[in-house]
Amino acid sequence: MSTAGKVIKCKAAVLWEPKKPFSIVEIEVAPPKAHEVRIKILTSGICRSDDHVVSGALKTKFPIILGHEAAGIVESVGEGVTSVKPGDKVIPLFVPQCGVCSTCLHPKGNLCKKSDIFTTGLMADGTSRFTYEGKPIHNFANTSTFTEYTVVHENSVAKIDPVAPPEKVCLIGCGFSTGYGAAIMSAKVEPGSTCAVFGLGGVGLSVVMGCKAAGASRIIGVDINKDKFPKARELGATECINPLDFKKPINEVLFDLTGGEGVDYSFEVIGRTDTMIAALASCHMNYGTSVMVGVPPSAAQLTFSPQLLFAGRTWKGSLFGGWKSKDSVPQLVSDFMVKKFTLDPLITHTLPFDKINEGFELLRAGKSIRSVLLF
Ligand code: CND
Ligand code: ZN
Ligand code: ZN
Repeated sequence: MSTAGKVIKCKAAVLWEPKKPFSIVEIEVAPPKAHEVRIKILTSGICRSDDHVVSGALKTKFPIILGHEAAGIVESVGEGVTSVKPGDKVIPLFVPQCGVCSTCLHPKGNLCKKSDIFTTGLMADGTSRFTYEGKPIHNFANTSTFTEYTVVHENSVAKIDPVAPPEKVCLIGCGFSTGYGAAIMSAKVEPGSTCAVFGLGGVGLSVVMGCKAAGASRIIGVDINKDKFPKARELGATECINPLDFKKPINEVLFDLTGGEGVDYSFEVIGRTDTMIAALASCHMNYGTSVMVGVPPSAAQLTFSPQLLFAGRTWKGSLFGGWKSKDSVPQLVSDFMVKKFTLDPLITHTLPFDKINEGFELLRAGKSIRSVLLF
């Protein structure tokens, strides 16, 4: 029996307030309105950005359904939707691409003006499609994937190869694309470069892969958890260092390792202000570029010497790896299918959806790279 046009009751992991576990409850998911798409989620990865909301570092509205790295099947579409149809395999896009705003039209832009990443937590009409006992629940980052069904705007969903394995390609929805793109799209790493990657989680390891694909000759992994080093080496890091092993600040260690030059490209893939400045200070003072990939805490301010930039360094941020999402995600899935890159080493755990709290514990304990939840 078709569910199109009807309210669907399903399980969702609701976060009622920060610093609490998720509760799996039955919610109601309203049918998609005009230009919206209702998706049956098949798989969803756990990214540190979701945990930044749980920890309180990233401020959002509550209650909320988190999750932004998923694959699913279109269940039904609202009026006027043309780019996907029921039955299509899709990836929700936490950075949408409307294709017509000034950013979408700019060749360098990817942060579509229709984006609602960490602001209202509502659909474009100011309401939510999720309710629990009649009360609205906010959505997260244009996607909300820790639920059996979600509703997104048509700008926030891309149709992908129907045979792509959802338990793997969900990582193209965030972790892989964010890291890989930070290296090849945002930094534009050149062959022969020296790179330093601060933070070797799912996103940082994808930066390592991007640096390697771009032909970097030295890729230095930096992490306080040495258990992350073997996988970083497997994916392309030429050396790995632990800041806790040195008395000197890590930027000085990186200058020592590069004959006093500094690295050509550094990437902060943790989400801490001290490491953002350390990464900046690690790159060449004149032509070095540092890319901020880690999500900064909402309340954070930075204090740093302007001398760090004055001599010519470039400091930039990168959201979703700089990709124009709706155009690039189907292509990245095709590239995965023809083995241009691998996702397997990033997936350390697969868990049933109702073990979501266990998945977050693994991340916090530094024991997982990506846990993928199966619905
Ligand atoms: P994950 O937690 O898996 O990795 C972070 C790594 O940093 C871990 O291996 C830690 O051991 C390491 N680390 C922690 N503190 C330090 C420190 N002081 N010095 C060195 N290493 C340290 O996180 P992830 O890979 O899922 O995400 C990484 C960041 O990227 C995080 O801030 C997340 O919110 C962000 C992100 C950004 C975007 C984007 O579009 N820019 C999208 N998704 C996630
Ligand atoms: Zn993410
Ligand atoms: Zn746009």
